[in-house]
Amino acid sequence: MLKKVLIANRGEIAMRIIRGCSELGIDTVAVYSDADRLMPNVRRASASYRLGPPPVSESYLLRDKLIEIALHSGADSVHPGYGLLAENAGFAQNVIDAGLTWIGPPPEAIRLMGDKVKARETVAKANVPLIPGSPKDLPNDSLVAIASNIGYPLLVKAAAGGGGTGMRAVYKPEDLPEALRTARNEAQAAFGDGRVYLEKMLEGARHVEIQILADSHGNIIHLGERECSIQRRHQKLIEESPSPTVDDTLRDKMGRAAIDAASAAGYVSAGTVEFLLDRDNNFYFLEMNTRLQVEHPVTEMVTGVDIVKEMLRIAGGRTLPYSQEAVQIKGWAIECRILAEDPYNNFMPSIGKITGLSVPTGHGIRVDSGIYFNMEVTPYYDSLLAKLISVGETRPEAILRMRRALEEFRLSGVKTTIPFHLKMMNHTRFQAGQLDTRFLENHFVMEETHQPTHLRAAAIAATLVAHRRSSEAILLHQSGPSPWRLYGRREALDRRLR
Ligand code: MV4
Repeated sequence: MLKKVLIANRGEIAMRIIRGCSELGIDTVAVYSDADRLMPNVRRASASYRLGPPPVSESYLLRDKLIEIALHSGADSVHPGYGLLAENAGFAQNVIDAGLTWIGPPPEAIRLMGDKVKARETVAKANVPLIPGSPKDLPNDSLVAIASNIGYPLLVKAAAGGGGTGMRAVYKPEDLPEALRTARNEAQAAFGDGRVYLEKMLEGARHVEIQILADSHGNIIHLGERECSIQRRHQKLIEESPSPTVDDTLRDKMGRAAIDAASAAGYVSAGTVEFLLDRDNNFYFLEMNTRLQVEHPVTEMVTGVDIVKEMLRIAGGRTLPYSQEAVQIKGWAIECRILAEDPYNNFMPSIGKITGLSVPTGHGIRVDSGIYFNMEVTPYYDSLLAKLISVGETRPEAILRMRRALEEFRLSGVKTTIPFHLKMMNHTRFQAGQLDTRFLENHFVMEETHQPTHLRAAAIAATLVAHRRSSEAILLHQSGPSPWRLYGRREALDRRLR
């Protein structure tokens, strides 16, 4: 089994991985940029090392430095989290070549699934349903010829793309040649790979993905689906498990297809197979994400499986402790992404100091967060502050519980998506489970609530008083031997330095 894991990430996911390690008796090594030196994961890890200045190009993406720190700290393995280097096959190989264990899929599987054309070829051989499209990378004139058979509207997608980057809709044949040229140029500029392919466009589709776990002994199971249709410009905002539109029969079918796709790719570790579901509940392979995903907690809450712990065990060579039959979906879980973005202003990223923070708790509520009181939210990283997860016996119970928790959540100093989520939980169409990837465009308006000026002034005054009291409370609690002592002292130090 692994003994010491270097976590090549930051924020809530770094903290999530530390928790998994901690429960398995595994030591952790945190890395941090100058902007992140006071983050909870840095304080909580067994050891922590500075990477460099805040920009990721000078910190979290420094591959050689990460491996050097891993070796120097005595780590035996590296967990990449999500984003950053998680789906970088070259880095995974570097880690392995340095004699360390990569806590993720084999580099070949990352590379294969990263190439969307090869991914389609691979899963097609395993009889996983594909959206009709062009079979491989072809020159423009062949693609134009194939397009008439596929039919319109269609999408031009970049082979090296994924997650919506370099995707282009084409509604009529005469627009295709121009779309192909611009898509190739964009893909070349973005990925250094100008290959593109075509797919028939599915309209009014839902995004449903299957979580899988594969060990290194050939066992693969699925943990059911997540419904991820509530998104904005390919940024997911709300996820849930199970999906309101997937029944047991469909779950079995999609689960088996996901296992077949993973198996065809020689997959090991946790992974996600994305599908599009059309209006008639036909499902089609979209792509495979070869990493731990942001929204993994909803699956954990309804299956009871700790996905991070399983990833660690798998990397340590253990056999999966669950058979497919042992996996049962119980209850309903919803996740709201709490982002530092202004939902009243086109989800504009918001920066500043977190001047007030009160996190909801109580029955059926889970908060995965990497933030702290007085933290500076900077523009250097993605805007995810925390994930609020509710679980209930039924979907309505999970929604009502989420609304209660959102009302309890106090986070001031930066704009957040909390008001957006509250509005969603009260939205009749959302409550009815009528979701699709166009939900926000077609069924949702975020209006500014007009608060009378005197109420705003009162709220500001109350916040100032509360802020003063809580700052004093931190200073008062410095004396005891509690582990929080260091926290308080460091905060006080920060204030003096300001
Ligand atoms: C599609 C599609 C419709 N038809 N492919 C967007 C991200 C990338 N993973 C694939 N995406 C889509 N591919 C066909 N043939 C619609 C989308 C899509 C989408 C997919 C999942 C979640 C949200 C989405 C939002 C817009 C478009």
